[in-house]
Amino acid sequence: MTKTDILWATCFVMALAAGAFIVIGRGRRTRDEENHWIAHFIVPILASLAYLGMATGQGELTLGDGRTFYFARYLDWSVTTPLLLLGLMLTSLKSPFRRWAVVLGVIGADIIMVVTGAFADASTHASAVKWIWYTISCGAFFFVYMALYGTLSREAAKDGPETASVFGTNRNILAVLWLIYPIVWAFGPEGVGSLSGTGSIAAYAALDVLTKVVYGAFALRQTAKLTTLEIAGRRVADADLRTAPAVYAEAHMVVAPEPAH
Ligand code: RET
Repeated sequence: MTKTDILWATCFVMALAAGAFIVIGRGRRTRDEENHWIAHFIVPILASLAYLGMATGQGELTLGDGRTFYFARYLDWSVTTPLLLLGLMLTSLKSPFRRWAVVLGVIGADIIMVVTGAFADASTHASAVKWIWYTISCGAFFFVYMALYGTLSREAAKDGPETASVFGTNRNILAVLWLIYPIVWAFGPEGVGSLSGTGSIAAYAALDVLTKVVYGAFALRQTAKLTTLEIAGRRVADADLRTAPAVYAEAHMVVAPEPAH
């Protein structure tokens, strides 16, 4: 497979995933479930567009040292990584407005991570400045981890054991998968160059499918499970239920009256 084949294939996978997410989202019952779904649904759409740009050669620039700089990748990450983090933060905080400064802080650190990563990539091969940008990006990434394993874990625990367990699982999967990105980067043509251009594109494509599609579908399923428990425990306010009659019936356990004999 050539680089272009991989980019086209990933573009199609992302578009198909967006279609599948529409189907998954049809059953959303509460405000929380809807918020999650919207965050995860936008991700493969944006990725599909970014891969379309890269497959057609419009999402790249040739640098002075002859390397290809895929700027579309960083445009994609600068929006999709905040959305993925928002999904996770919604699991822990429920309403993002409750601790909005934490939400903004995490998203801000994440955007700094992506933008400084782009500057590192665009820096001349083997220059000191490249690794300075890379280190700053890793620092911002560390801040995201601190928030996920500190404040946000404590908030999830306050909501009860089910939320804490779902948040913990999603947080750990996300933390491990995301850690592979800076490793691929460091060994790829952007870094020391021991991984080929095609190898690094294939690695990012596989990671993007895992973090956006597989993790996204899994996180939506986890949210659906939590929502079912919340509805059964009558922990969802009427205003937060979607107006579908079936949802009201489920939440209030409305039983059809026995027919009169
Ligand atoms: C870079 C290089 C500089 C150092 C660090 C990086 C981290 C990137 C990450 C990207 C995650 C992307 C995801 C995309 C899919 O949706 C920019 C590679 C720390 C963590 C999850």
